[in-house]
Amino acid sequence: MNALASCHGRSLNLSHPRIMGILNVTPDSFSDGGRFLKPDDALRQVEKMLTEGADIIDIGGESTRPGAEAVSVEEELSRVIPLIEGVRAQSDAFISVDTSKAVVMREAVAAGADMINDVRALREPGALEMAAGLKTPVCLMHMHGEPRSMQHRPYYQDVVAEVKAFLEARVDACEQAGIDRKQMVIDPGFGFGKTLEQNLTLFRHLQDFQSLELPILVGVSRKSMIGAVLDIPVQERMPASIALAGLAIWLGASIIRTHDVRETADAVKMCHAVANGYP
Ligand code: PT1
Repeated sequence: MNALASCHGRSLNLSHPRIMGILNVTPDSFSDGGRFLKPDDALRQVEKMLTEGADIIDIGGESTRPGAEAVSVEEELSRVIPLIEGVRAQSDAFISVDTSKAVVMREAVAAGADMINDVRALREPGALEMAAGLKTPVCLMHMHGEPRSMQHRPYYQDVVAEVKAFLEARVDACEQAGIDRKQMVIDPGFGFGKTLEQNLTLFRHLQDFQSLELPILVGVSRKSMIGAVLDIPVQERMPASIALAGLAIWLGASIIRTHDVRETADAVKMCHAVANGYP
């Protein structure tokens, strides 16, 4: 009940909120670009995040921050696969692979990844069929446009209704393809083709997404919506990121995607205790 079950026999109980620690293996990630390109540095960072309380390690080889360029399958595979193998060799952590490419999904899961985190919600060629065949959990995220151009005048009549309708349609498509609802997570996609006002509106109405009756993932760590409100650079955005993580828990989120695992885990635990009682 209420647990994601990976094809490798690992499971992630979501009866309380979980922390997804971010590991970007991209030269141009918006906040820690290039820091974890060397395998040893990356593995040490994973070890640190697990010690600090990460429940999931999200490994991505494509930067999807605003303005980012596409990356080839070969490049993405070479960034992500050795790292998944490395993490798997040293731990039993629940690993998610942040990718939209069917081939990367297949190779990542073969290397030991437990979950597919797709910012394009399985809309790339072959991705839906691949994810269904792999029989492992998927996170379906809303994005308006493509990273390179998504922040160029994003427009919605009703951002909450449209993001919700998009996610409902993707959940339906996944069910049609044979993916079990119990294996799905949804994500409104903060910062993905949304203005500041649209991001704030979406966050304010996060509870509305509970009607889909699926776990909600929120990723706002260090994003420009924080920079826009506070006028501070990316390396100073941790406190505000943690405040948003707490709010997200209050509004019903089940998974928080973050760069700052220890601090976020404390905030999430405390807010969950207030919202739902302890233990
Ligand atoms: C996310 C997410 C992700 N975010 C999921 N996966 C990124 N499920 C990568 C900015 O506005 O929210 N959910 N994978 C990172 N992408 C961005 C987008 C980074 C916007 C920064 C911004 O600063």
